[in-house]
Amino acid sequence: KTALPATSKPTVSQYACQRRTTLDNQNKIFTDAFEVLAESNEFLDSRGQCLAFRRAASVLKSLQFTLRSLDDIEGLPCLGEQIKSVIEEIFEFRTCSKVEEILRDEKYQTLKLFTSVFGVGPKTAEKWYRKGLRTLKAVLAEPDIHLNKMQEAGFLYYEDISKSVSKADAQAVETLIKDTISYYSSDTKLFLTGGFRRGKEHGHDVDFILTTPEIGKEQALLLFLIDKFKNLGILLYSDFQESTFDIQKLPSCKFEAMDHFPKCFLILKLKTGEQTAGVQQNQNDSRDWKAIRVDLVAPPADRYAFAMLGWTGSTQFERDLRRYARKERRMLLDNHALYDKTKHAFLEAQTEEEIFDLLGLEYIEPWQRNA
Ligand code: TTP
Ligand code: MN
Ligand code: MN
Ligand code: MN
Repeated sequence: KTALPATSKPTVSQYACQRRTTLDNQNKIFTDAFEVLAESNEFLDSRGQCLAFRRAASVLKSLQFTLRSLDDIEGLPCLGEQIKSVIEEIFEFRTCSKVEEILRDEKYQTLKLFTSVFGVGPKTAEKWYRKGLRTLKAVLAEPDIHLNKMQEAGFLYYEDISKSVSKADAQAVETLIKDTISYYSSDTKLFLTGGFRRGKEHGHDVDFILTTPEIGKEQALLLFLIDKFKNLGILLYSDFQESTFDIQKLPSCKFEAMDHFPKCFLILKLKTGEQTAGVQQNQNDSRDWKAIRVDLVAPPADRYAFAMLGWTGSTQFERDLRRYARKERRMLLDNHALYDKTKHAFLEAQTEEEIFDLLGLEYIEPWQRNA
């Protein structure tokens, strides 16, 4: 055996898609601080700053040891001077004064509260804050605020959907959908994706991909499901978005949350088998169900691998997959396709493994994508 020189450390890639990031975060004290700094910059609409903090957090999440001194961060990517000084402060005081200041800030607290409502983004939250509103009650009492359908549902089911969804809940939803799609066709396939596929114990929603072996047959699937849920009396909210998928179109080079497959954002009534206090005005009635956020997407079977890779996340992992494809391979990747700009051709893939292969990347398992 030849001993490695004492100074040699494994190099850490600047791309999350070249790192294995499990849920076992050894640097939570640092990454929690960076997440707060990122979110506060998101509220300030400073996208660059926000991304810098998210990238730093993501790098630290991938480490298999806890940072002990500044020597430990030597050679690590994405940790500039500003980030270093935060880490240094945490070494010394176990906390960062800027983070403490943000957490105490009334505006930050209020925007965080408002954006915790389904359908409310930073822009709307900011608008309400500027009107002088500080609580959810105050928003609901304000006469000249018009809530859209999504926000209305967000407020109505706030108690339930602001709490996290457990793995058991996710499995119950999976069973429910499986039973329901069997009425559509016996060969409809259902796959859990999103955070639960990455092995998370809790999530803010449950994400599924549905598809049929016969291409085109998946198109009517979601509307069929929505209709069934309605008839079963378990559809509390539904936002269905039709397919805008165009096979000729080049993959969009930027990471966007939206893709072009038919999809729906739902709130379903899930039977829990235990009694819970009622929702809103019916506080006194007990109920044996709770509201759960469910996202469904139905790509055609030949796009399944791209959709699965795109919906599994994490968001940071997806961003870096696309950035890596573009910068290192001259390829465009999104939830629908992979395009090679050198060959001027689309590259087909049936599995996630094949996509990693085409990108020249080692395969990263879903539970290693918690970047
Ligand atoms: P989320 O469900 O928002 O996040 P998550 O499952 O990782 O975490 P949580 O436990 O909080 O639910 O999104 C999952 C992935 O889906 C994410 O990588 C982005 C992707 N996505 C799209 O690709 N297109 C879309 O239209 C939406 C809404 C999400
Ligand atoms: Mn999710
Ligand atoms: Mn989330
Ligand atoms: Mn989701």
